[in-house]
This record gives sequence, structure tokens and C-alpha cells, in this order.
Amino acid sequence: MTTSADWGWPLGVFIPEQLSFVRAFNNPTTSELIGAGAASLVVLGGLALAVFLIWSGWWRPIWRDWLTSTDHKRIGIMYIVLSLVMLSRGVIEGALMRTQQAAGLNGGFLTPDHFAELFSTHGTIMVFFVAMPFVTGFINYIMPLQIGARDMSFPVMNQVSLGLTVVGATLVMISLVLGQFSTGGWTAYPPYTGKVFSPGVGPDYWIWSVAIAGIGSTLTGINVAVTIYKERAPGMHLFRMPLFTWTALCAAIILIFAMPPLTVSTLMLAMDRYLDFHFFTNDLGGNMMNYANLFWLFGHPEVYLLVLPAYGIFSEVFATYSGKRLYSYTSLVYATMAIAVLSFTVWLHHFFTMGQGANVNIAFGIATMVIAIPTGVKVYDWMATMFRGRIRFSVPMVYATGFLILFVIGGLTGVILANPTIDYQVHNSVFLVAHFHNVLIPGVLYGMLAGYHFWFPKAFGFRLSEGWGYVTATLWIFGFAFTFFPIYFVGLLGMPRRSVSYSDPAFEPFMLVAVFGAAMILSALGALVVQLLVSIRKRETFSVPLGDPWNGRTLEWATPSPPPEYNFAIIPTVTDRDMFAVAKAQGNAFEKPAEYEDITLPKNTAIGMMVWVSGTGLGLALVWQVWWLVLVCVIGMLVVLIGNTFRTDAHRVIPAAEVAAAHQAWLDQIAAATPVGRLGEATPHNKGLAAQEAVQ
Ligand code: HEM
Ligand SMILES: [Cu+2]
Repeated sequence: MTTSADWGWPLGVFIPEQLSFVRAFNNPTTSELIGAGAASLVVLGGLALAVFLIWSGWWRPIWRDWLTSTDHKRIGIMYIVLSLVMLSRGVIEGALMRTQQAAGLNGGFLTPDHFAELFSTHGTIMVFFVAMPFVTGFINYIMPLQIGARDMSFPVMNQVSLGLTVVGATLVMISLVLGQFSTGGWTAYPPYTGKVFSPGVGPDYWIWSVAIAGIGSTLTGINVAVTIYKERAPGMHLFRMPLFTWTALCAAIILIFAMPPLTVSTLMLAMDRYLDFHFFTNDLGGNMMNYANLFWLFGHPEVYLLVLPAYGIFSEVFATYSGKRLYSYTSLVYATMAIAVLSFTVWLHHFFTMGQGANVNIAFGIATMVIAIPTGVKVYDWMATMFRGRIRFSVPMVYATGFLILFVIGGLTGVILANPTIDYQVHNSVFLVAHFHNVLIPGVLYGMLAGYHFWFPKAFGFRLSEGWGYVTATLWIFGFAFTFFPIYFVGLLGMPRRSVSYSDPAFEPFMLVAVFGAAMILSALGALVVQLLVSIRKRETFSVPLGDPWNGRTLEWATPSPPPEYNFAIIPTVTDRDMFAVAKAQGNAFEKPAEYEDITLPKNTAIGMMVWVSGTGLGLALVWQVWWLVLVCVIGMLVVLIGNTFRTDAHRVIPAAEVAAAHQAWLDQIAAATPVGRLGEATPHNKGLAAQEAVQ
């Protein structure tokens, strides 16, 4: 056995046996070969992408227009691209775990360690690098448009946040090739992730990817909250803000308060591992329950931070495709705030069985159940919004309906788990796995997919193929049902979560149904890709440059598609909720302003990319304990960030004449276009100008 000492200090604790290819070569089992296969996908995929970009010459426009952009819209799209890339890895891992468990009666083909690595990367990726960037991406793209702003309050910091998030995702991807990821689950509980139990670098990858990305998310929270407080258009009172913006504000507040406990707990875990502290050990005065408390003080608000913006998207979808105002807007807003506050009062339900005594459990059990009340209010409001509406069953509505039905089931199983006595029976069984997928997939993922379909034409100027949209949505909905409903039953039969195999033949039939469902979900992912490719090929037919393809109600639809970088030629004055719907009804939605002004925007900067490079270097150096590289990267980052504060020439001005010309061209196009009725929405006649209907 070679040790790091043989390689000397420049490489820290790295040894070649840590490369997954070398491991597979030395020990060619199925498990190792799958690992090496995944690693080669990462390496070859990265190389292929690099070669393609250089060969096609696209790297230049991608660098100039995207990677260095400070435009909130482009940053939002990049977040969503990141999350879709990570989603494909996460779903493939989920399907692989389902396959293992389908074959897992007394065996299977994966080693326990490999399975543990899979549920750890899967959970970590899904939560931190799929759901969070997806949500952040939508907030970035849509929120400033909905409040009539030109950009976020801190455009450069926005880019830095994205850079930090990508650092985390990059580290998780690198862990496939160099060394191993943690085997301690997405929650990284000690003592599993302590030095004694896990001497390798796995937990360190988890720690640094989550800590660095977490700092990015904290900054995003601040940026979003400040933007909503400070950048609203004249007249956009808080109670005139669209519901999605409300959920963005509540999510931002949750981010600001929930991310620090996570950062602290990961750093304390790092101190345990690197510096032999004993915060979370079982000896020398440590106590791992401190970790559970800190982690879930983040972890539970986190799930609401993900689901609230999805609620916001569904609210916009229900209102738009029912052709009505949201029913009881005010109660929806208060329910959102109530959920945001309550989300901080329930964390202890994650360790009911760890011996804190009955009274504490009762208090947290009740607090948990109370969240069902505002959630119920929302569900009724959405149903009342549809009631007597002119409903169009467009693709986002399919997701929204699937959500409404499935999420109620998932929520109810949550109320079941909130009862400590019942939790004693099913905790750590796969019943819990079924529950949280039942809320996360319909609640968060369908929301994001609905939003993707709803706002795609806004961002790119053409619709997505509806036909493929229905195929994708159906596959997601039924695939989910087949995968996770059987898991409830196996959970009640007593199958523990995170088990690589089992010996009770009663579990097997359920596992076979579940793997069939997982295959449907994989096809749903495939259909999503096909839909995108088909839509790009037919983008002329699907084009909606005028900007309002669905008869939208809020301000983002009052711009051309894609919107100019400054969003609005002149900042709108808001006099009502659902401002754009009202303006359309009054016939003054597309008026030429008396005069235009010069618009000042921030210049492009490479600072986000520099943060990404130095952050990734820093993460890797910390994982492998290459201390000279840590120093280099920290100094590099400081130089970049401090250097940036000396930039004086950071803005450029778009002359009023240029704004006027672009706006006039758009108004002319609108004047020349034929409005399309709602029934023609999915036809090539839809160029993004909606025919007027009576407003409700
Ligand atoms: C799309 C299809 C998906 C499949 C087939 C799938 C499958 C699985 C499986 C088999 C496990 C391990 C269960 C166990 O503990 O034995 C798991 C765990 C987990 N999944 Fe998924 N999943 C999917 C989607 C998602 C999504 C969308 C999210 C979140 C947004 C998610 C979050 C998690 C989390 C947090 C864990 C727990 C990891 C841990 O125990 O540390 N999954 N999933
Ligand atoms: Cu919780």
C-alpha cells in the first residue's frame, strides 16, 4: 500500500489508488466498473464539451454573452442549465439505486459502500444542486421582471453567487473521478462522517461542496430580499406584488436565516475532522445531537424554501390558465408568510426517536401539524381559482393538477409522520423515503417543470412543443406514482431506508414495480431532452416574439420575448394587482411613452468565473489537504474580490435613442399582429399577442 507520505507534501493525501480508474483496474468488480464508467462519462463529457466549443467557435460568444454577464436573466438561465445537468445525474443515480434494490433480495450487484455513496450523492445533488439552483434560477429570471425592475440590486454579487454554487456542483462531479464521495447521506450525520468512521476524503467533499455553495446561497438570499424591498416599480406596493414574487421574498428570508446554521455545522464538522475537535464525537465531551439540531435548523426550513417558490409558480399557472384573478390573494400571501415562519419551529421532528422526552416531542409534533393549515388554505384557494374559470388544460396545468392531487397525499403522509408515536414505528424505514419524494417531486420538481414550460417562451422567444410537453408530464406523473407508492407499503412492512439489500422476499414485488416506475422517470428525462431538441428545430413555427403567448397577467409578460437586457424601455407605473391583465383590459398595455431615458447597466465582468476557478481549487485543496494550494487559492480569491472594488469603469450607458428605436420596433410589430384567441394558443398563429377576453 502506498501512502501519501511516499508522494510528498505537494499532493497532500492524494495517492493514485484514489483514482476511480485505477481502483477499477486493480479490482474489476461490477461496483467498481460502474464507478469507473460514471467517471469516464464525466471526463469524456467534459472533454467533448471543450472540444466542441473550440471547434464550433461558440466559446467566444458563450464567454462574452453568458459567462461574464451580470444580467439577472442570463444568470437565471445559467442556474437552470446547471440544475438540469445535475438532474440527469441525480435521476440516473436514483434509477440505479432502484435497480439495485429490485435485484437486492439477498444480494444485488453493488457493494454496500457504493450504494451508500449513491444515496449520498443523489440526495446531496438533488437538494443542493438541482432543487436550489432551479428555484434560484427562476427567482433570478422572473422576480425582477415581475416587480418592474431593471436588474437585481447587486448584479456582480449575483454572478459571484452563481460561481460559488457551481463550485459545489463541480466538486461533487470531480469526486466521481478523484477519490470517493461521502457515504454519510445528504445530511452527513456524525459519527458516520467523523474521522474515526470515515477516514477517507468522502465527507470532506461533502463538507466543502455544501459549505462553499451555501455561502453563495446566503448571498443570493440577501440579494433577492434587498431587490424586492428596494427595486419595485412605482406603485408596486407589497400587496400588489405577484404571488411568485411573494414566495421569492419569503424564500429569501428563509435563506438568510437558515443557511448560516448549515455553514456553521459543516465548518464545525470540518474542525472535528481536520483539527481533532470534538464537537460531534461521542467521547471527549462531544455530542452528535448538537449536529442534528444545527443541521435540521437549516434542513427543515430548506424544504419550505424549495416548495414556496413552487407554490408561487403554481399560483401564476392556476390564475393564467383559468383566466381569472387568484382567489383570495391576501390569504395566499399570509399563508406563505405563516409557512415561512413555522418552518423554523419544527426541526426536531427529524429526531423524535433520539430520546428528548415526550413533552418536547409533543410540542414539535403539534408545530409540524400546524403547517398543514396554511397549506390547506392554499390548496383551497387554488381550487377556488379554477372554479368557474375558463380553464385551458395546457402543459403547465397538467403539472399543476398532478401536483395538487399527489401533493395532498404526500402532505397527509407528512401529518402521519408528525405524530411521534407513529414516527417511532416507521422512522428510518422507506416509508419516509416515499413521503419526502412524494412532496419533493410533485411539490418542487413539477413546479419547476411547470415554470420551465410556462416561462421558456419568455426567455427564448419560442414556445416548447406542446405534444412532447404532454408526453413528458404524463411520464413524470405516472412514473412518480409507480416508483414511490409501492415504497409506502414496503416501508410499512418494515424495510429500513438506505439498505443495499434485504432478505425478506415480501419486499421484492414492490421493488419490481418501483423499478418499472423508475424506468418511466428515466424516459420522462429523455422526453424532456427530445422536447427541447424538437422545439429548437421548429423554433420558427413556435416563435412568440411579441412576448405574451398565454394571455399572462403579470408584468414579465409586458415585455418582448426575449426581453431586452434592461427589461423595460421605461419603468412601468403600477396601479393594480395583475397589472398587465388590467392594462390589457383597459387597452393601454402597449402605449408609446412620452419620452425615453438613457439607461445605465453594469458592464460584464469575469469575476464570477475567477471565483469559480479559485473556489474549485480551494475546495479540492482542502479535500486533499494540499495546504500550499489552499493558500494560493485564498489569496487569489481575495485579490479578485478586493481588486474588483477598485473598478471605477464598471458601467455603460444605453442611449435613449437606442431604447426608443427598439421599443418602437416592438410596438410596430404588435400593431401589425393579429391577436390570437386562447384556443389557438398551441398553434403557429400564436405570435405572443393575446386576444382580449373579459377580465375577472
Ligand atoms: C426522479 C426520480 C428519483 C428516484 C428514482 C429516486 C430514488 C431514490 C432512492 C432509491 C433513494 C435511496 C432511498 C434509501 O434511503 O434507501 C433516494 C434518496 C433520496 N432522494 Fe431520491 N429519487 C428521485 C428523485 C429525487 C428528487 C427530485 C429529490 C429532491 C429534490 C430527491 C431527494 C432524495 C433525498 C434527499 C434522498 C435521501 C438521501 C439520504 O438518505 O441521505 N430524490 N432517492
Ligand atoms: Cu422537517
